[in-house]
Amino acid sequence: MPHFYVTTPIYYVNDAPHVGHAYATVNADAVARWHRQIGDEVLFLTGTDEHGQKVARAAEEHKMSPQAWADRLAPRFAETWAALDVANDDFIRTTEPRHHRAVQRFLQRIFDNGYIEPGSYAGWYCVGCEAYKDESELLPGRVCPDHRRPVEWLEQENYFFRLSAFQDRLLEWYRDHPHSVQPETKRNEALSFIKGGLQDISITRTSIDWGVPVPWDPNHVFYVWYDALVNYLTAIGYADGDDGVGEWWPSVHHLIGKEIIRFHCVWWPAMCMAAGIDPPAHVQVHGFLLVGGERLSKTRVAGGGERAVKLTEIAPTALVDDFGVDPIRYHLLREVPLGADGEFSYEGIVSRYNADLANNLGNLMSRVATVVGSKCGGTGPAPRLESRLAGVAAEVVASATAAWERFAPHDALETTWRLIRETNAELEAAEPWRAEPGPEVDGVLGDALQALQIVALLAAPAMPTTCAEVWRRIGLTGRPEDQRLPGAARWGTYPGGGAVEKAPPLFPRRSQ
Ligand code: ME8
Repeated sequence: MPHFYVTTPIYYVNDAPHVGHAYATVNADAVARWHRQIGDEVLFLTGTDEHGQKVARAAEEHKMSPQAWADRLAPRFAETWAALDVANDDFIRTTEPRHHRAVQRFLQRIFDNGYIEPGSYAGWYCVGCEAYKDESELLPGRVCPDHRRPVEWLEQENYFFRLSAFQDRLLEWYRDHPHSVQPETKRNEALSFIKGGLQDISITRTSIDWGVPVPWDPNHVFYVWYDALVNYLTAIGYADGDDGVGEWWPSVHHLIGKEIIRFHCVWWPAMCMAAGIDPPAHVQVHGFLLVGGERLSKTRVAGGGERAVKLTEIAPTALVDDFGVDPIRYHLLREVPLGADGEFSYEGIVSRYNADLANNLGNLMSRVATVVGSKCGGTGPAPRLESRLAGVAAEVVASATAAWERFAPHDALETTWRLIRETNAELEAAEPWRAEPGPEVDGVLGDALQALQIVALLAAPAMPTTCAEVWRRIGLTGRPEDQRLPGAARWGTYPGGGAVEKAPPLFPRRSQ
């Protein structure tokens, strides 16, 4: 059975989860769900990044110990993912003993291999990024462009990872693995970091003690990024198993935001090489959700009200309370293609909800159920094997499959909605609600029911609850997510003969 290992970034617990985190996590979840449906053995990992200065300072501001603070914040992430129906297989916290053991083993290996040595470094440090910044990257007033806060001068005597030794090996690796970073523009960004020259990196700290202790020098803790990246190995048993880490490595898929390309596409593969394991096979980079054109801008967005809100202040759970879980999942997957930046707004959610969910999918479901009720005695007829929609469905299944495979939920849903639109159009042309009951009406409705069955299968990774409800209403047993694709989505599999249920609208229309 093919193995499919997908990860999200592990999120800092300096603050509560926001809609940007939800974007990454729901996209990874939908892709993982798709892979379960095609029969892969899936491991979907997310979690929290709990060490480092940023978290230590947040704890201090709240007059709590870092551990107590992390213990308070980590469950907020887990609860948010549960509210968004995210089915992660594991949730890693970097304060767990299994992770400490993995970090120590991994970095000890790199030390033993001669790629870690003592040294000193001084430079401008952004606590938000938890990274040194080159003067040339900063905005006037030495402000970090990502965090809009001044950087701090930091001088350190400690251990360095010899990243500079990996320039040629990284370039060679990227030459031999041309598709390992997607999209292509992000791969080029990684390559230009590497070609620009690599400096050794200070990877331990004595200035704080909130971190994983360095096994060969316990006065130091590891720098938070060097601890965090290892989480991807911790979860597959690196701490306790053999270094080959079994079937899950290196065929892993890391979904990350574009601001952490350097860590995942330069540092991380070099660290893996230094520890004697293969670099990750695939990094899928996504862009930012923006509010009023900026990642952190103050503007009007949530609740349609006047309150100024930053993107980082929008709680995913508040959106779920307002719209329901599946509409929010659908929006996060459909609105902004993975790889691009895109606007996130309350108005945008309402208009996509009305157009795609209320008017298209919801309308198809209710008109089919109504007409089966009035013209077919409530029993779903079987589809016609010769039907224009059969051809459309075959194309849609093929292109949705390809889109899910290439981490493009946005395209997968867009193409799935083509089948909904074309089915609605067929119904409008045939007008079965005006016709006399008989084989013609049965055929039209059988085709529409078959199309709904296929839509429920293809959209289940995005909207599991809604698709299970469509499945039930069209008289099928079980759940769409338990059917095996592609076989279950073949035209002609809708059996007919089941009770089709007329029920309240799936998605009542919303006003702005
Ligand atoms: O960087 N739009 O954690 P983090 C879309 N702990 N996605 C966004 C976003 C936005 N406006 N803002 C954040 C860290 N994200 C490290 C990662 S991994 C070993 C360590 C998402 O809490 C996006 O996926 O700052 C981004 O990469 C991630 O949250 C950063 O979360």
